[in-house]
Amino acid sequence: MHTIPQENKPRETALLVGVRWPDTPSYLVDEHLDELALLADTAGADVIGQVIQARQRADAATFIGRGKAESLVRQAAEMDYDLIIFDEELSPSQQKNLQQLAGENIKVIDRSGLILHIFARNARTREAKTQVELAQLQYLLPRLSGQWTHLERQKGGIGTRGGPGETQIEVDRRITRAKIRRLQSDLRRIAAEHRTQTSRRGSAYQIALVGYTNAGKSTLMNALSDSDVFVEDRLFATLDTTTRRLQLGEHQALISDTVGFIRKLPHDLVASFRTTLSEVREADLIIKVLDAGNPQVEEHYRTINEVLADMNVADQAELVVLNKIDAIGDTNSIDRLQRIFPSSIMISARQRLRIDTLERAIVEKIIESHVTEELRLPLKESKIISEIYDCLKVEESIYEDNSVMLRVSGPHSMVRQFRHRLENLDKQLRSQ
Ligand SMILES: Nc1nc2c(ncn2[C@@H]2O[C@H](COP(=O)(O)OP(=O)(O)OP(=O)(O)O)[C@@H](O)[C@H]2O)c(=O)[nH]1
Ligand SMILES: [Mg+2]
Repeated sequence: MHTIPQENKPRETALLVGVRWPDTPSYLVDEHLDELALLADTAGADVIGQVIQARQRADAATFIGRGKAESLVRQAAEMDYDLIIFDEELSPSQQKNLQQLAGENIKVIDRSGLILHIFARNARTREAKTQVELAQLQYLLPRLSGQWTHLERQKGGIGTRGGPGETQIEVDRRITRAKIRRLQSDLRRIAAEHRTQTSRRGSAYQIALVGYTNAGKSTLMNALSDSDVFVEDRLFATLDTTTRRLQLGEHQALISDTVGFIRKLPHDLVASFRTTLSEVREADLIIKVLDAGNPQVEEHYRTINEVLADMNVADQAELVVLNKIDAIGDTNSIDRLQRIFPSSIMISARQRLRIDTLERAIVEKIIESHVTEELRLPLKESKIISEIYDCLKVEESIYEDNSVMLRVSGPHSMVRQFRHRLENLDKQLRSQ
């Protein structure tokens, strides 16, 4: 059983700040702030108020303009808020200036800082912790100066680096850089271990579940593979990749559930989660899981594609799954979704609805990826011959004097693996 340690710290109170640009419709600003509120809640803050500021463009020094920033800070001080959270990315100098205005009792953070904090809180394994710490330090590095660092030393909580690094807050740039290098080399080692572990999986057909955070990836993983991956109604419940074997009739595959995506996911995080996300890069099939009930579902789909592009994932086979269909009451919404995502499969992972339809679609993708080839090998290689019979479909076998020709079909990667083995065998025989 998974248990999430409860932090006994009192919850902090937060004021959210969104900006409406000339071309942003106001419903979108509201929806983005709703998501920010969810992030703040996940991070352990109670959102007490929110402010939306219309602007033509960002102010270089304070993002929202000095006058507005001052009135924000007054409002926050009057109400005794602990945090001011910007939905936008603040540059290091904007953050520093705003923090100077806010003084010592109110922390100013941006969306990236908040996401990093949640990742740090939810990281459980050594790998996840290392990856998050690296991303945090990379985020912190350009922000290490004056007041901000000073504040860091004084306070814990959201927006400061908690956990194992707390005693190290007198990080100057030199120490931080050295630490970044060390974490990077730790991650290289972890990645190498990871490769050794996953190479054992050899040529199995690999499926990766990807999607916006809270879309139901882990629930779907459990529904497909009868496992008990941790599921919770909060953002970034999953940070580590879990892989399970999937048996679909006569077909086998490996399926991986991994960390969710979000709008404006800090680039440093994507970069340092490379190892965790390697299952996605190496997948034969990507299943994009969407929360059909979320009004932002189209934006979520775009975000997924952007993050995948950021990871250099391209041209894998894919399926689009609209999850949580049980939560949609009216047929109009369903029709609309069907028009937007014409080839999607509508399911409910939690209610186990239409999981069989998805399974059939997966099998079709597996079969589409199959190739047919002829393999010729000496009869005395009975071990390999029996492995071939186990792993591939043998359509035809023609026996000759000392050899056999097998016409096989199966997953491209599997057939290729046998072909390579036979080529090596051939080389060995010839060199003898
Ligand atoms: N109504 C409904 N809720 C669902 C369905 N599938 C998942 N959920 C709920 O959605 C929430 C998130 O589910 P998870 O499976 O943890 O989502 P996830 O995509 O793994 O999320 P992260 O790991 O946090 O990124 C949980 O409260 C689930 O019970 C569904 O089909 N219908
Ligand atoms: Mg999950």
